[in-house]
Amino acid sequence: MTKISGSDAMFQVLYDWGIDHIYGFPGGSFDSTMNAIHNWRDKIKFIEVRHEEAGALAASAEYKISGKVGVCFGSAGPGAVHLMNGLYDAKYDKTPMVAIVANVPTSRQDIDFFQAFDEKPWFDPIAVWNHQAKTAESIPVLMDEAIRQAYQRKGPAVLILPKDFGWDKIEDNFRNNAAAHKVVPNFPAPRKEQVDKALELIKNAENPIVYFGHGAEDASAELKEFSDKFKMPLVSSVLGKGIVEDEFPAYMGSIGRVGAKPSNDIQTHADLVVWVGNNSPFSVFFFNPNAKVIQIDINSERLGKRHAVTVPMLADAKKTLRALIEAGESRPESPLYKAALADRENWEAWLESFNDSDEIPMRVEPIFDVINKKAADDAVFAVDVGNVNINFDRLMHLHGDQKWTTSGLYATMGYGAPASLAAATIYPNREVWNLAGDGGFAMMNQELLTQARYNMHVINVVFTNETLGYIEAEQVDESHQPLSGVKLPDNDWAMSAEGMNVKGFTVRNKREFEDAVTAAQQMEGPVLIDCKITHDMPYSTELNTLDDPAFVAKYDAQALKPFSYFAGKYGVEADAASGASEHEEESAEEVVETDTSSGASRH
Ligand SMILES: Cc1cc2nc3c(=O)[nH]c(=O)nc-3n(C[C@H](O)[C@H](O)[C@H](O)COP(=O)(O)OP(=O)(O)OC[C@H]3O[C@@H](n4cnc5c(N)ncnc54)[C@H](O)[C@@H]3O)c2cc1C
Ligand SMILES: Cc1ncc(C[n+]2csc(CCOP(=O)(O)OP(=O)(O)O)c2C)c(N)n1
Ligand SMILES: [Mg+2]
Repeated sequence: MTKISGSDAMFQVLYDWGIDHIYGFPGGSFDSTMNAIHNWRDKIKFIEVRHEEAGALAASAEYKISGKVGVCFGSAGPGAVHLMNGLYDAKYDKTPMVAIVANVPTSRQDIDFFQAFDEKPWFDPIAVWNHQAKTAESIPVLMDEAIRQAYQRKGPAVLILPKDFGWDKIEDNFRNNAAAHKVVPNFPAPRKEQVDKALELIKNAENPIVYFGHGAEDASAELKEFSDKFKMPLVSSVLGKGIVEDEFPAYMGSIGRVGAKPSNDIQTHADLVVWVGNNSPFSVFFFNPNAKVIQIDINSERLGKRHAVTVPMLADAKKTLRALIEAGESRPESPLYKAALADRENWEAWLESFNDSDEIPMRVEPIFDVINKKAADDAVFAVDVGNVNINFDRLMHLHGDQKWTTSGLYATMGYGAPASLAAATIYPNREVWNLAGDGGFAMMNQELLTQARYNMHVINVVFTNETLGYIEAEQVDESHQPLSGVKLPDNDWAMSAEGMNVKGFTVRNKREFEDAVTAAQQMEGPVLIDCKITHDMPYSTELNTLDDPAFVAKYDAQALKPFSYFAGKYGVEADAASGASEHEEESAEEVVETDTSSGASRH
């Protein structure tokens, strides 16, 4: 029988699983596996990131963008610790990924050796599966198991690999059955009696709405048909954005601080919420507590977790919506439906009115107007964490085959650049955008070096407002405290980029931005566009006090109408069966307290 090293045997398993690249950064404790990386270089590409965290975040982003498990590694000690943030991102967003963590040789463990520490307990709270190889022979079997567990349990699997086992020769006799592994979802259909109960509620509701999330990602057509047939406005979680194209007239956008005004306006007026594949942590603050809820989710732990549920449906979003569409009777437009559509028109017109603004420093609307018009129909957007989440959510009109990703529940700054590495690696022929604030970009800017080294076609857009804006807005609007620790210096990011072999542009108006994007699209490789933008914060959909002249003046919101205007016009009764106003009256003080805190700080 042929002999093979433990690490080479591990790479054979990766290869059999169709993994053709791996992110990481070497260290002495990983020499044996770096040797295997060299041996496998024609089949498995090594993407050498400049920080292990970037490799781990890229591996996490990989599944979010492509549905395929990503693999990263770090060396013992500091390399292992640097992986943590990416693994937490995967844990929070229920994302399969595999991390190979080097350990010092077995004979050097537990004796106060260089870079050695007891690694396994560090990863226990994070990983869905976490084991250290105890023999060289076990390495290929363990890697096969790690990949299976990551897929099945939807999270990071960790294989800790002592250096000596990676060198040891073992029999080359392990062959896995990766080809037999099915990742095609096969979720349950709803039970008939639950469908009947749900339809009864839909029939009798006055102002029903749909609230969908990431779990409805395969149900785009059904959501639109459902909304059309039952005349329900659609609202979503932030991770639901992109499932229904933004142009769909009955889609009001996401709810919460990040979301749009119309979706936030209508939520408390609904007397029935059809809650589809959505587990947003902030949703405990949304909706009328008296509203009835039909909740569709494949995970029983989620049913009733965020709101009392009238009809729980432990079933697949697509199948359930289809069953309801087929068995249900059409409904006429409700007052809330009409008011919502008119509210949305007003909101969109207001946003668009700034598209050609020539204010200096520039507003963000002109930037997104250019991106909307010029980005490729199959562009992939890696979105960092901060105000960029708000601006992307409200201003980006996703269409065609465009994809996007962010750090959803874990919400780590510095996600954009690593996620762009993943996007550019998986889709080398697509246009990739990294959209980041100046604070978030600074955290992972060294990955420009990686983009340049592998000639990745990434357009990095840095929104320089010289502040940690998302937190500044909280300090001003919620806690009413003096600004503390949020100011950032203005950097010349274009010059920094040039120093890292990335073409850099600095732009101060729409024309300059448009020209920079045109140039970027004609070039190969990465580009950075530093946009010097306003210090003004995005419209606060949480305060949303359009009856306050100071609020209106602050956001230039003279053309925006409060929801009460549309409610009055279309007869959304304040004291309708929803009990919306009842709730407001009963707990007015309490509502004021909680509603002024942000989605983020509400936790
Ligand atoms: C700075 C920042 C601010 C944020 N602010 C907001 C905010 O204001 N509002 C907001 O909504 N989010 C916000 N987020 C995102 C938020 O933290 C969560 O990541 C997000 O709300 C989760 O969305 P989700 O529930 O749709 O997705 P997930 O957490 O992925 O949940 C999906 C649900 O669908 C279920 N599911 C999966 N497959 C199916 C299927 N086939 N059929 C039925 N069910 C299925 C799952 O079991 C799960 O319950 C913010 C993020 C950042 C970075
Ligand atoms: C690693 C990490 N540290 C801190 C935070 C808290 N946080 C969320 S958004 C934000 C500010 C983002 O600033 P910037 O990137 O400049 O974007 P802006 O909001 O100014 O557009 C901070 C500090 C976080 N989410 N992640
Ligand atoms: Mg900033």
